[in-house]
Amino acid sequence: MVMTAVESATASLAGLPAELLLDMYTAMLRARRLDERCWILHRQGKIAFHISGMGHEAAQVGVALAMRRGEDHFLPYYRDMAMVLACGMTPRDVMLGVFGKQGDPSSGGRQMPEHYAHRAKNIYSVSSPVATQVPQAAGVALAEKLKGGDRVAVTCLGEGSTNQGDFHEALTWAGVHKLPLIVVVENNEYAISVPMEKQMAISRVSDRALAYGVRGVTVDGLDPIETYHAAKAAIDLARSGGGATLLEVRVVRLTPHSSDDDDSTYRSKEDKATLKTNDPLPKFRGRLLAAGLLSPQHERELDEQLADEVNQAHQAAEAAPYPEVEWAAGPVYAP
Ligand SMILES: Cc1ncc(C[n+]2csc(CCOP(=O)(O)OP(=O)(O)O)c2C)c(N)n1
Ligand SMILES: [Mg+2]
Repeated sequence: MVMTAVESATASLAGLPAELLLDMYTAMLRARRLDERCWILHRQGKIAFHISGMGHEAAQVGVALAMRRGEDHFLPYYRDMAMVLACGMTPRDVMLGVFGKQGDPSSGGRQMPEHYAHRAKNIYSVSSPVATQVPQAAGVALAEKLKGGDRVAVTCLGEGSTNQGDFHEALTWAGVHKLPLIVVVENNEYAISVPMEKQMAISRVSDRALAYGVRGVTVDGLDPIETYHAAKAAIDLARSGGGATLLEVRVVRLTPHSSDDDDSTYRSKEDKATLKTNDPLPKFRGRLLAAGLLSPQHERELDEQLADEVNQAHQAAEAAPYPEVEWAAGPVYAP
């Protein structure tokens, strides 16, 4: 557990208490440092693949901290490292999956890296075909409603994936049955190399909500506070029987699509330079420093503590054994 002293116990920003704001910053920074380590491990040839969430952290943390984490149902997608960490997975859990080692809670080392799952934290497995998690989440939300429970289902996907039939079918179902469902679209304006204007003829994904009879909201996903307030409103509404929300969070993808992609073939140098000025992490850090919620010294201490966490997670996962072949193949193929 990372402890950082609050500069002023009564300080707040946009109506949120200091403790929550520091939790947000810590969760964003933890994900960033773990993500950076994964890129290094990939370039060192130690892991096979990495898909990054850099630029999405503020949005993911804003949504996660508005949930009843570990209790509400969460169906993530591959870019949700910050969100699964905020929902209770540890850096070690993530690293075990990245290395494909025994003890990986997501799949016991069977799945691709960043195909997160954690049964105890109520995190459902990422499926590789994009948007399949949306009808799965609608099904989970319907089950919750039929059982008379008050948990909501939250699922995430990219804007490109909203062009899949699965998205349309799930949102139609969510509207008809007033499901306790929040569909978070992390809009980074690219589907691998395809820019948004070549994916759809609209500029706001949330406009699609009208056609399904659900609420549609767009927020600045580079701001964890704005995202938190929007997610909280959507979750409160869903929990009280008010139905589903399509929540579009506008983010940036600071890296290529994955470790196998070269974005210099389709993004200009100017475009990439502009992206860096929209990094949510220094933006939020600047606001916390200006509001007196964080001092340069505490910021350094926090960074050092998180570096230790990442080092320990990396070392434990690298040293862990691979799963036994018989065991790993067991639940996949019939004997
Ligand atoms: C059904 C299906 N089609 C194609 C792919 C290959 N694919 C993986 S990620 C991706 C791009 C998705 O873009 P977007 O939804 O915007 O999410 P982002 O990666 O930008 O976060 C594609 C086409 C896939 N996994 N599943
Ligand atoms: Mg995208």
